[in-house]
Amino acid sequence: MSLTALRHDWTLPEIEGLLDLPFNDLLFRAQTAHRAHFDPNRVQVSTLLSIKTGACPEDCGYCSQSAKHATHVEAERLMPLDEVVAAAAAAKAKGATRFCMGAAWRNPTDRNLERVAEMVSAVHDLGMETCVTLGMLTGPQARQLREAGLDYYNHNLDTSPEFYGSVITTRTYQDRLDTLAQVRAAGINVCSGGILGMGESRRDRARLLQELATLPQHPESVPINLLVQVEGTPLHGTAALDPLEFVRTVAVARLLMPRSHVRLSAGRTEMSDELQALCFFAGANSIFYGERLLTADNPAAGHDRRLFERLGLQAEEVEAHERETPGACERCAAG
Ligand code: SAM
Ligand code: DTB
Ligand code: SF4
Repeated sequence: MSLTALRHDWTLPEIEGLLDLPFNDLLFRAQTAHRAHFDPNRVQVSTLLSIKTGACPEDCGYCSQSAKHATHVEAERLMPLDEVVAAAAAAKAKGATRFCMGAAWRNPTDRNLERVAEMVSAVHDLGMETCVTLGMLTGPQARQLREAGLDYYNHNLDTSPEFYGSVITTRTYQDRLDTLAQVRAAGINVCSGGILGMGESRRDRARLLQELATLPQHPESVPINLLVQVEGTPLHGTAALDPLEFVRTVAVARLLMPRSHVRLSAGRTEMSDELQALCFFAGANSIFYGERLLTADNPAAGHDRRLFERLGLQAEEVEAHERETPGACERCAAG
């Protein structure tokens, strides 16, 4: 079977075997797979906005926004529509093609969902791709978002099923898989990945990738976050992950899900330009762009523009036909 064929039956020994390859062999294979499916010099660029910050009832051990941890984050109410649209327009003017809105909820109420649907629709009308991450969703809520013009829903598996319980206790792994299934069934593109550097083992990283790559359909977008260590969270002070291990995980994500965008997500402020360049070589082809993630810092936009110039990378355009709501376009469906 060709290295770059789509598979959904990856076994753990196969994935661990890839993670164990000599670094140069792994990167060569990942770059080869990457080139079979993507222009290697194009990177998708998304901008994040926290539309509702803090006071979250969940206990995710990494998160600055959990009400269970005493962190620097102050709770804020759901942002008014006009402020969201202004932020999206500013992100578009700076070159972002996708606008991702995040809310610190366990799940949205129907009333809040109504307000987010209005935001999605308004950002869609600016000609940007839309993404939201709101916690768990029901089927009807997913369909409502899809009808409002939502392109992507972000909901991460975060880590392996085995390590999960030592990071989060207030919702189960199965809850997450159920939400991903509702999103998929509603015809919304799936954005799902995880966080590295939480003290997990290489086997946990392999199991996370296995869960993602054995979904009935690979997520279109796979964010690989490096833990942003936040004072006051249980994971603050976790031993740092070997940066080359991060690159290896990106490379294996690329090999297992060759047609997905792999996003070099949170944690770039802790990475050198050279490390990020290695991640792009390993097959990462998406980033968050703009000074802020949700509550944490991201590299300055000017720094990223300069990095793109130094590496000869270009921001991916949103083609008109891709801007249609997913499933509405025969060319996309055929591609
Ligand atoms: N509350 C919703 C949820 O958890 O599904 C949406 C927002 S939540 C902040 C989105 C994702 O951001 C989490 O699933 C996690 O993967 C990532 N994230 C949050 N805090 C992080 C941190 N300190 N470092 C790295 N990634 C983080
Ligand atoms: C994802 O995988 N990473 C983004 C996005 N999805 C929503 C969030 C990263 C959050 C980093 C910590 C913070 O800003 O609070
Ligand atoms: Fe809440 Fe999401 Fe943070 Fe978990 S990751 S505490 S669900 S905002």
